[in-house]
Amino acid sequence: MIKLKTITNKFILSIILAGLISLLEVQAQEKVEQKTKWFTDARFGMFIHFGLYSVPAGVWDGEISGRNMYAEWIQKQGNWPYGIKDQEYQALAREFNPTQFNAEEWVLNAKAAGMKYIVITAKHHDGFALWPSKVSDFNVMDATPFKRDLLGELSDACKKHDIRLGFYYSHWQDWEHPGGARPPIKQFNSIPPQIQVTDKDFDIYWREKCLPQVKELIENYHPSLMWFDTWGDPQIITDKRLDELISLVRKTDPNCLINSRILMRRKGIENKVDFLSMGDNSFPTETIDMPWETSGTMNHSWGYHKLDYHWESTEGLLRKLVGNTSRNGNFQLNIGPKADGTFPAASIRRLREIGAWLFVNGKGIYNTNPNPLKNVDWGYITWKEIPEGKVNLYLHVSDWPQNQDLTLPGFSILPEKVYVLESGEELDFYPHQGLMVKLPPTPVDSRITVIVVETDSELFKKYILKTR
Ligand code: FHN
Repeated sequence: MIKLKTITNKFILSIILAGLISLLEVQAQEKVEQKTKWFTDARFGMFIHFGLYSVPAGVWDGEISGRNMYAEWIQKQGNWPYGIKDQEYQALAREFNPTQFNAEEWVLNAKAAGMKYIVITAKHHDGFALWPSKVSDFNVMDATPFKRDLLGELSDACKKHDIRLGFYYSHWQDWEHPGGARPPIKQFNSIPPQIQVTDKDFDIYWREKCLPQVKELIENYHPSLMWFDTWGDPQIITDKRLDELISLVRKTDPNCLINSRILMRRKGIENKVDFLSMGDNSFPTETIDMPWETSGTMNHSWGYHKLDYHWESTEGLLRKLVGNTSRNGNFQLNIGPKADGTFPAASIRRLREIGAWLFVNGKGIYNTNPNPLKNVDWGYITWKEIPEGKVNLYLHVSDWPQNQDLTLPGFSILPEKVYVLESGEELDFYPHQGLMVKLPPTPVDSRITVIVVETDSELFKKYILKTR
């Protein structure tokens, strides 16, 4: 009898323990979701590549910088394949004086574009700091005639206009510090080959510059996220260093988000960070449950390149924003300011056009959930709950069907109403291969027109989400 009682007690205990563990797991997941909610609600941010490289703007001694036309790589690509002498490049600091830099103007440009956060290159691979760093005097205050805390001014303007601020920090490559990593040889066939630093030298850079500067940035400016940057397979970012950097950020500000490019190719990195950063201009075709973003350029180069005329159309950029949103992702669109601190006119035009589209259609982007149905060939789908127990499904139609019949496969419930978001024009609909909507002969916006399908929330959850 006693034996049976012991077994029963152990069984009851194991049930209670299992319940407790799953409760803790749910609470942990809810905590993560709470911490990243501002990020996933935002959907659209601005990336800014600004620094000494903005001065030559992709051309050195009259020659366009070689290899990949990234202006911010000119130190390694000017005078290709020999590169530029470090001292020659670093002398640019004496010319860096963005007299027309106006932080509020930058922030208002982002805000007008419908962007909710800005991520700026606090320190790119060249090792130059855009703030008055106490760690290294290779910075905007000590080494340039500009002598202003550019990040501090941007931080104040962001706070004033309710825009979140994040920092890009090149923790792996640093071409100023002797111990900083140089471009990996297998991806960079310069002459002579890049000297790969020893682990011992890298450790000096790591402790002397990298960790203290990351701590300095977070303590001084309390960024909402840190955007670290690796690609390839940098073995030198060992698990020990990875965990060291992550715990430094966590300890200094537990709310500061960390991206997966802290060590892009590491297996399981998604369990250590807060959001995934895709490869450059890489746009997934399926939904990813974890918060994620694509960083993309308007033309080719990240830093301002005076000869880069490969500007993407506003429609193309809108498709990227809407496409990522429909798959639970963000779009972090890059601006490369000119050496004087102003945004290129071509960038401003696109920002304003995207902002105008979001002014009308932002409801279908911000605070939305990813497409709950199959991918469709005419555009993209998002949804959100709205007051009075309803759900809005947003149909972002980028390819207007000639016959005006828009099919929504798998949509097995009858909506309460269907209308064009911009005009409010109500549309006929009827059950057919899911739901069929009769569109107007022409779209209100030839790039992307948004149609709203308003339904009962309970029916939507039961028959579309298939949740109770
Ligand atoms: O080498 C950098 C490059 O200059 C730029 O900053 C991009 C932005 O995602 N990241 C690295 C290349 O992937």
